[in-house]
Amino acid sequence: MHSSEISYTWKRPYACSPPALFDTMSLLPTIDSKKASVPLSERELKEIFMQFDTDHNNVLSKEELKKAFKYLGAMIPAFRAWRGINCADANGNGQIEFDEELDILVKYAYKLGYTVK
Ligand SMILES: [Ca+2]
Repeated sequence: MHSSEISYTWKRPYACSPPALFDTMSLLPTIDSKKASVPLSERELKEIFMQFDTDHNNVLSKEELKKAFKYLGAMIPAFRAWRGINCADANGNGQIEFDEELDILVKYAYKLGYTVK
């Protein structure tokens, strides 16, 4: 690294397509800075997502994911669910399976900076 400008640690360790342009654009309204609050850890996010598997089949459907993102305070839960599935659905069946795909989803959600209400 030649300068501090290019030494930031933005990484995309998993396949996430298309590029995260829309996420970057919608990052500001996602992080609600009106309340001083503590960011959720990856572990806490994972526990929240697991709670939204309401039929306990160890799979998150798009509907369940939408509810989870709504709970987390997403501005547009349907969009987040769609993006989350795009990101994390490794086998392409439109759902998020525990734990492998869920872990990718958690990393996606963690990046968005959700906080405890
Ligand atoms: Ca899947």
